[in-house]
Amino acid sequence: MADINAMAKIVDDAARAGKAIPQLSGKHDYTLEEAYAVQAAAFQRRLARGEKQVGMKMGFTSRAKMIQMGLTDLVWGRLSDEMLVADGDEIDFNKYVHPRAEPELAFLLKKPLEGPVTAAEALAAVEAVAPAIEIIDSRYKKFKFSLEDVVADNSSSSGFVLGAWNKPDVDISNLGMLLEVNGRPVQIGSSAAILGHPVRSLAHAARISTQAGESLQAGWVVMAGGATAAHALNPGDYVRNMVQDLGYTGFTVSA
Ligand code: OOG
Ligand code: MG
Repeated sequence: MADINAMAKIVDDAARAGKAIPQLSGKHDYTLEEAYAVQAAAFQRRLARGEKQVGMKMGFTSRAKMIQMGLTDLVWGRLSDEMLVADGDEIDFNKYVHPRAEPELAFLLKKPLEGPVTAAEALAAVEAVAPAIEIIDSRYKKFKFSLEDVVADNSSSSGFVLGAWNKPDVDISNLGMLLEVNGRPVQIGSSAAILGHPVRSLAHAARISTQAGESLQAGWVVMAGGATAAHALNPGDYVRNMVQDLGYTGFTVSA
């Protein structure tokens, strides 16, 4: 039997300290279901410290991300209020292990969303959409992990940055997305890379979270997943994601 709480403490401590750990799968034999239990228990530790859940993130929703990390199953993770980085803010590089940025889109829900739902039903629950950046930071050495390991580690979630909210009447099926670092393009893609249409990611989020007994809530943010490979951050970087028709969002990394 996997020791869920012991593993939850290991990933939670590593995230708090910004210190890399060996992959849990090296020492523990655990299933994907147990990995999600570890994630839930680790997130519970955050809630016990006063953090609030404000949403959910989807991962491996694009081919580019699957190829970069060598995994092909969708994953999800939980977002807390403490992970939100205000638009234009600076993050402290020392608090991370080896942070990377991903150009994403975020959905804001105006009503609860329980799966299974169609893409059209998912869209009907959307209050607004925003250009977004996810800051991922695997707690595992060299950013290498098995499916179970990354799930236990809250699917590498670490921070998220949101641009201005747009009314959801914009057609988001195929918007150009440009991730820039210090004014230089580092990743270029399209929102269509996210499961063919990012709203499909939201529909998956509804289905998966309901299966897990934790349906999406009104007011929650859902991150659709990186449209391109993630880009490694360095001290002093200024990072910006521009999404066609939606605007942009960015942050800086401490020098
Ligand atoms: C896992 C998280 C993947 C995405 O947007 O695909 C993810 C990782 O690559 O470390 O957030
Ligand atoms: Mg992501």
